[in-house]
Amino acid sequence: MYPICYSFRRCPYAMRARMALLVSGQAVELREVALRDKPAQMLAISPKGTVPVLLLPDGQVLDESLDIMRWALGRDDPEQWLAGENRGLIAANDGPFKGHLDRYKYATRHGSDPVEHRNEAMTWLGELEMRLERSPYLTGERRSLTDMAIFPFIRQFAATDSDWFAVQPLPQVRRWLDGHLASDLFARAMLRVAAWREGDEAVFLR
Ligand SMILES: N[C@@H](CCC(=O)N[C@@H](CS)C(=O)NCC(=O)O)C(=O)O
Repeated sequence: MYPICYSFRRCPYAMRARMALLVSGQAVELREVALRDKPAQMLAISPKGTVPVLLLPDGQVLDESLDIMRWALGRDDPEQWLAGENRGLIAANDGPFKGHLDRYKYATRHGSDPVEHRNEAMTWLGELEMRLERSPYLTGERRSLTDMAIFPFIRQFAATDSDWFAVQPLPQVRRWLDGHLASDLFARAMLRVAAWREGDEAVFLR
C-alpha cells in the first residue's frame, strides 16, 4: 500500500513536498485536488483543508509541507537535504515574505498596495542575493531542503510580473531560480494530472 498525497500542482507548498518525495524515492499515490471542490476524503483526515496532505499506510496524517519533506527525507536522503535545513530562512520565507507575495500578487483581493509589498519583498530577495553570491545554493555547494522549500515561492514572485523581474539587480537569484526551474526534479514534480475523483485509476508520483 502506498501513501496518498493530496496535492495541487501549482501550490508552492505542494511543490516542495512533491520534490522531497521524489528525491527520497518515496512513491506515493498522487491525488490532484481542486481547491474549490476539495475531496471529502481529504477533509475527513485534515479538516483545515490545505494541501499538501500525506496519508500514510498506518493512518498517520501529515498536513504541513515541511513535515512531509522531513518525513520523506527521514526515510532516505540521498542528496543530504536535511543537513542544509535552515529553519530561520524557511520561516522568513513562509512568514513575512509570503505575506508580501500575496499582497503583491493578489492586491485586489487583499485591498493592498502591490508596489509597497513588492518593495518589501525585494528586501528579502536582496538577502537571498547576498547569500547566493557566497555559495551556489542557499546553504552551500549543493541544493538542500532550504533551497527546495523556498524556490517555489520565488518562482511565484518572479512570474507575477516577469518583465519587471527580469531587469531587477538579482543575477544570483535568477541563476539559482532558473537552475531549479530547468531541473529534472522540478519537471517530474510538475506532472500534469486531472483532478482526482473517487473510483479513478491511481496516478503515482515516483
Ligand atoms: N502551512 C501549510 C500551508 C499550505 C497552504 O496554504 N496551501 C494552500 C494552497 S497553495 C491551500 O491549500 N489553501 C487552501 C485553499 O486555498 O482553499 C503547509 O506548509 O502545508
